[in-house]
Amino acid sequence: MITLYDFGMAPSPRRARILLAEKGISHNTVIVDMMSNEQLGEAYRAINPQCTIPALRLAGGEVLTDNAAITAYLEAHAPEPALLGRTPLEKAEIAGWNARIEMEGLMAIAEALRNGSPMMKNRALPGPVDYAQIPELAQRGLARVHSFFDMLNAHLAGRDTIASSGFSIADITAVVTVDFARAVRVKAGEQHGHLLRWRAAMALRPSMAL
Ligand SMILES: N[C@@H](CCC(=O)N[C@@H](CS)C(=O)NCC(=O)O)C(=O)O
Repeated sequence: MITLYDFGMAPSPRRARILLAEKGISHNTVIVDMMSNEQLGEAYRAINPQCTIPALRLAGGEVLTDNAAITAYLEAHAPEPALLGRTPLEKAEIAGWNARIEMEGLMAIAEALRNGSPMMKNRALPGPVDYAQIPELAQRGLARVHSFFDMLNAHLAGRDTIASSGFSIADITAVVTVDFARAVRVKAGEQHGHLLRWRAAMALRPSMAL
């Protein structure tokens, strides 16, 4: 049995949780309590020296320490349903959108939250090294989050999924990102009708309740 190192409120482990559910792969869960900084403690550091969540321990004991590795492994290990595309062009489109949603959406929210929240003082970046907050980055991050919502809404006009070939890892990353924006008090408004329609359709998938 595989084990997911997880924490309910955090967006990155949610991506792995949804992916495992979509692949129909059952797993054990170990909660790493980020509220008490357990990810920085010695026990978890021995599992993932990057001190980030998620990590996935495979049945053979190997540990995958980020979503990129977890996604690559699970798609190869359990090819159906294909979530990274089937043809070369589908794979390219999905990889491109997944990276873009990470960079322009998830990282923008992290930039705003981690540089602005008093609770994240000296934790402006995840990982074992402490970095001071830069307040200007919190402002810039917030502006980027708003641009991201507008961009994603425009992209979803006339579409049911992020990529043309249907539901993919890019939709998982986008749902997690859009939901996590609440942490910086951003949510889709009436000007984001396409995004709201897509999000409502995504809610019909049981995995999205995880
Ligand atoms: N690239 C990593 C990023 C993981 C990440 O940043 N996780 C956050 C939780 S969402 C974390 O572990 N934060 C630890 C901290 O803030 O100290 C992945 O997606 O797997």
